Amino acid sequence: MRVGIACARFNEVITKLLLDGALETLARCGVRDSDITVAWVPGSFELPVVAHAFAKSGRCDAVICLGAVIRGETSHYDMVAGQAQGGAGAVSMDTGVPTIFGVLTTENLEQALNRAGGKSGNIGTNAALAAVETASVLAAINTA
Ligand code: INI
Repeated sequence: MRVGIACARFNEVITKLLLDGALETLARCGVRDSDITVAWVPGSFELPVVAHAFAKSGRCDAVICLGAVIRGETSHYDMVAGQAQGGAGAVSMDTGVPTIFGVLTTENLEQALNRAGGKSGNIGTNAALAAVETASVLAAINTA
C-alpha cells in the first residue's frame, strides 16, 4: 500500500504529533517507509491541492491530510476548516483515491493537544487506520 501524506506546517507543534501518530500506525499496519511520501504545506487551506496531486499521481492508494485549525480569536477559522474539509472530500470523489480528513478543528490549543496524542488519542493515528481500511475495501471491490 502506497500512502501520500499532506501535512500543514501551521500549528506545527500539533501537526508534528499527528504525523508521528500516522507514521507509527502505518508502520504497525505493515506499510513500508519507502511507500510513504510526506509533503509539508503552509496551512490546512493548502492541503486539498496537494492531496489532489498525490491522488492524481497514480502512485498513492490513499492520501492523508493532517492539519490543526484552532479557532482562537480568528474568524479565518471557518474558511480554513471549510476549505480543508470540503476539499479533501472533493479529492476523494473526483479521483476515487480515499483522501482522509485528519484535520483537528478545535476551540483552543489545549483541546488540540488532547487529540494529538494526549488524553483523547491521536487523530493522526485514526487517520492512518482509516486510510488503510478504506484503501483495502476499495482494493477488494476493484479486484472482485
Ligand atoms: N491554517 C491552519 O492550518 N490552521 C489554522 O488554525 C489557521 N488559522 O487559524 O489561520 C491556518 N491558517 C493558514 C491557512 O491555512 C493558509 O495557509 C493561509 O490562509 C494561506 O492560504
